[in-house]
Amino acid sequence: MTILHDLNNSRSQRVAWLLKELGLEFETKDYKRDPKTMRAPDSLKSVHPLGLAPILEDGQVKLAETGAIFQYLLDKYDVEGKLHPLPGTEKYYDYIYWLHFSEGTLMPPLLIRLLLSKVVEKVPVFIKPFAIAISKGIEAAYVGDQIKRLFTFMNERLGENPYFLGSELSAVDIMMSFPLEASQERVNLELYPNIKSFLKAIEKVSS
Ligand SMILES: N[C@@H](CCC(=O)N[C@@H](CS)C(=O)NCC(=O)O)C(=O)O
Repeated sequence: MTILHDLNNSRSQRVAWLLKELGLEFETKDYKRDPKTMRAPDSLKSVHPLGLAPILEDGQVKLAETGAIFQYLLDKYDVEGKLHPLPGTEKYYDYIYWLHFSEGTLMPPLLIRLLLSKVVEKVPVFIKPFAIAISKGIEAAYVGDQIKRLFTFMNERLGENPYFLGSELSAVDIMMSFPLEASQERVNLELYPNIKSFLKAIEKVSS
């Protein structure tokens, strides 16, 4: 039995998509975020101590961390390499790189930008000017430049081929879907037309 512990509006959607692409039957257990704090319910901590989604159970295996879940599912169920380059092939480490890039390099500055906007939105009005000044300082010192650098890099990559690893959809594209879809609200994608085309392409293939 394969079970996906799924939190609403979360990274779990990528695992559900991958499981479907692999043609695996699975059961979903739904958890709801607290509407005020947006945190996961404590019941998710009884599945894994960190209580963060996604969590996958597959027979005796229980795994958290999207990249690890991807690697596990692809190693075990994509033995013909339909959705990822197999070990020993030229593109294998390129696949490993992008698989980890999504959570390891791309998510942190996007998350910082999101948190900064929430802080500015939520602080009492009399300290708002300070919150705005701090937010602008962090944007200028790190986030703005880092986001520009990462998006230019991805845009160039997607100028070579429509998908990250070539002309066909791979597991890397599914892994990249979450940060890139989330970025639409906080990054001006008009500057990155190849990323916009990629988002259109994955919207088509995932629906
Ligand atoms: N890098 C981890 C991040 C896990 C994570 O932060 N998940 C979020 C959902 S997108 C979560 O469970 N948040 C609930 C909370 O923080 O309480 C992964 O890719 O699995």
